[in-house]
Amino acid sequence: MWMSRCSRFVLPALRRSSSSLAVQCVRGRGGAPQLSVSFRMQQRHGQHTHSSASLAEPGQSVRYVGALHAERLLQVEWEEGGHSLYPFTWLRDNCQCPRCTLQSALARKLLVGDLDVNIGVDSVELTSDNKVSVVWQDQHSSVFDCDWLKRRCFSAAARRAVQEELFLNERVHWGSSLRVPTAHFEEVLQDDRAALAWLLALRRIGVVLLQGAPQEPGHVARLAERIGYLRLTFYGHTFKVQDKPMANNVAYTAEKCSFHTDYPALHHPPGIQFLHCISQAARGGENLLVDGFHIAEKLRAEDPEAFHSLSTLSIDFTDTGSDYCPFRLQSKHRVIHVNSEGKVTRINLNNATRDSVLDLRLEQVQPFYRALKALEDMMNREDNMVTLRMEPGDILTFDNWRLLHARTAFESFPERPRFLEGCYLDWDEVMSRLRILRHHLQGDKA
Ligand code: OGA
Ligand code: NM2
Ligand code: ZN
Ligand code: ZN
Repeated sequence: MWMSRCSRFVLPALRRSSSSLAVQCVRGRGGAPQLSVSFRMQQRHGQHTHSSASLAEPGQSVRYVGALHAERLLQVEWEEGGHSLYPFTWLRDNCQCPRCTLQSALARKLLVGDLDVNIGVDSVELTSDNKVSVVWQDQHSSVFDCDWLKRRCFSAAARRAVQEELFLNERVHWGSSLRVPTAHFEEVLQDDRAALAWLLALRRIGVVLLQGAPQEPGHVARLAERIGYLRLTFYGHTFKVQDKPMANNVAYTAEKCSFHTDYPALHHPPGIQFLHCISQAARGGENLLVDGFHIAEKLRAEDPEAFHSLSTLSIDFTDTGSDYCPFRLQSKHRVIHVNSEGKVTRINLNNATRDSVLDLRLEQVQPFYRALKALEDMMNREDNMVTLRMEPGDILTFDNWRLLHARTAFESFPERPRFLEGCYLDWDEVMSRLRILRHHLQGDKA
């Protein structure tokens, strides 16, 4: 069901993670032996505040519950050992009763205006059906389920485990040894397990090639609808990548496109891109891929000054023209976007739309260009890039916040020009579908 050209590279990292894998040999395109990889998420285990206990498994039971009035904390001791602490204010804010929660929306009704952030507890008890009952000073009462409480344990390890389960931020970095994971287009459409495996690999590795799609337009939209919905841009709901007269984008010529992310001219560039090869060039038209997160980490290690410039200087992007409707876009991005913890979270770079308006001080200009060149050299190192020549029926699906992609110049057959159909999605919708699939297939809590 699920094939991978990257298993050799990916497996050790996946084994270290909380996903477990079933691996077997199957035959892939071209008859080369390949590994079939199926992902099976395991329940994650988090350290307790003071000792370890399972985090997400249903059937948690409480041995003792008590109020630490001076600290304004509820202490829960678990049957299997360890304990968790919950602030009074947080518990009151998250009361699950029908006055405080709209059950039909799984949403909070209680307003902060009506929340006493200094509320005290009158009494606490463990009910006969093993729930934690709290009577507040104002005599409002709340009942908390043990599994619900356990999942919301405030220990650092428990929070880390839940956050990873929700956001899957662990990534597997790769270079030229990546064998691009593949899956079958129809299977991903029909089979939830195949769809889940596809999305998990898209998240962890950043790229999956779907094979066997019909060689006609219309199928990237079907694939997007399988997940959520298309991200509309000024280039349309979907777009046709072809050598066009009076091209309104450099991608719509037969020339080389250097490594880029799509659409940094938008302040919120599309998270995911699908490119469906309907007809390939006679010569050229290959795609090159690099892992932007891997490149950025290499740059940080080998040329910290360049990394610093690219992760601190905001540069301008621009895109003017007409397609779905007329547009005149301006945006500003750091090429390497780093979060408050110093982690690289996004790459923004398209040489064609990098604006000639450059909002830097004079003395910052040369260091910026030197850094940009260092990044370009790093991406073009043979050991960092993967080359892929799409065949008609292939759909390349990739993380546009992470990967940079390039295309070599091409010459088409005059009677059958090179033709790709593309579209965008956003990560929120993809992650939403991933969580739904995982919930249905594995019954997890996320
Ligand atoms: C693009 C693009 C790749 C290709 O349209 O943005 O990168 O192979 N196209 O034509
Ligand atoms: N296309 C392929 O940033 C860009 O302009 C990328 C977008 C034209 C929709 C190309
Ligand atoms: Zn309530
Ligand atoms: Zn592109």
